[in-house]
Amino acid sequence: MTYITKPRLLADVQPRNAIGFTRRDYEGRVSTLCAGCGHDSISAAIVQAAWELDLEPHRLAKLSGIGCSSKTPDYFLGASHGFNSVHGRMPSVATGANLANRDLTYLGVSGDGDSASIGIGQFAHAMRRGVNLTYIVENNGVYGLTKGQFSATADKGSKSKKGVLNPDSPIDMVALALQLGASYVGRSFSGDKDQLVPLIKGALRHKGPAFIDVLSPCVTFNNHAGSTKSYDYVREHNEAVNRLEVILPRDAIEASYEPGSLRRVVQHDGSMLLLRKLGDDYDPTDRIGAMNHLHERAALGEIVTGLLYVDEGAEDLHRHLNTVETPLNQLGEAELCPGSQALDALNASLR
Ligand SMILES: Cc1ncc(C[n+]2csc(CCOP(=O)(O)OP(=O)(O)O)c2C)c(N)n1
Ligand code: SF4
Ligand SMILES: [Mg+2]
Repeated sequence: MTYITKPRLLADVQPRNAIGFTRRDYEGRVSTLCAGCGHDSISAAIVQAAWELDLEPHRLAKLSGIGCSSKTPDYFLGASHGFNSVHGRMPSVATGANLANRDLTYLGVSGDGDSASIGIGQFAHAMRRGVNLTYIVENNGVYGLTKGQFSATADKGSKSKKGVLNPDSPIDMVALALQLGASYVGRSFSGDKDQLVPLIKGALRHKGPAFIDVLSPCVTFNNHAGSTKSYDYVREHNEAVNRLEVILPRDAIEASYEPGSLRRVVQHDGSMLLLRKLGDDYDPTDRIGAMNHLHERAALGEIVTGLLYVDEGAEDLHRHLNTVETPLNQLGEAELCPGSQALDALNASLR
């Protein structure tokens, strides 16, 4: 971690959002990642998304595991709550935090090693249980922090920097998230800010487990010919199914679209997702269709990106557990301890 703070020289002349903050107010410390690392572009997209959504920084909690990707929360949202957990354990920490205080917006940032290897069990259970968080995997196909070993998302036959071919089948995190019940699923590329920023905005406004796999080239260990996670390879094989625009309840709808090419999805909080179709008949509300599309296109060597699936009527963990609306960490003794008479009555009813 770095402890260099950024100067505020130009901060006061930057544009402000509806709650009076500049983009600088959503940034963090100076990044120590390698120059050109895709992860830094994702941090910039998170800053932009939070600024555009007018999120109050103190109402957001960012969580991560271990890896170059998991270091990034130090580089954005410097005024938000943060928890850098153990390798692969971000989802359980996020689940606990979310149960204790349902009123914050949760953002989990992880790597392909952190989530598809050591943390795959944790990832799976957070998705299937419906934890209300935005879960971003910064996917470079390697363990960047430990010097470039293949991760579980590396494609079979892809080549390491030293020329070794990967013999193992890859795990597709998007396919897994769809299968496990995530209610907002997207894939993007760190080099495509126009696609990534609205995808993150939609996820942050989504109620339920929102998963985004972001291909994020590791310029130091996985950006050579023969890699399927390099800038060149992803640019050449990127196949977007749609383009997204997020309209908040207070905004006028000004987007101009060809008739028939627009799909509107209203989220739980009233925000509207405007999806411009790029593919033929892609339906982002059809989970099985999304899974089929993903596999069909992967067989053709294409990397499908965009908002791949969204469930308009999604329920989250709190709904599953039927918890009270008041955050549990704000309940007083009277609510938490109903007294011995109530306990006696409960015990009697079970005899
Ligand atoms: C319990 C444990 N096992 C192994 C490690 C070593 N380790 C640190 S980061 C990492 C992998 C990081 O890969 P990824 O999540 O893909 O992040 P990247 O650096 O590529 O962004 C590993 C294996 C560790 N820190 N803790
Ligand atoms: S080693 Fe790779 S993942 Fe880590 S900071 Fe450098 S370029 Fe990024
Ligand atoms: Mg990685």
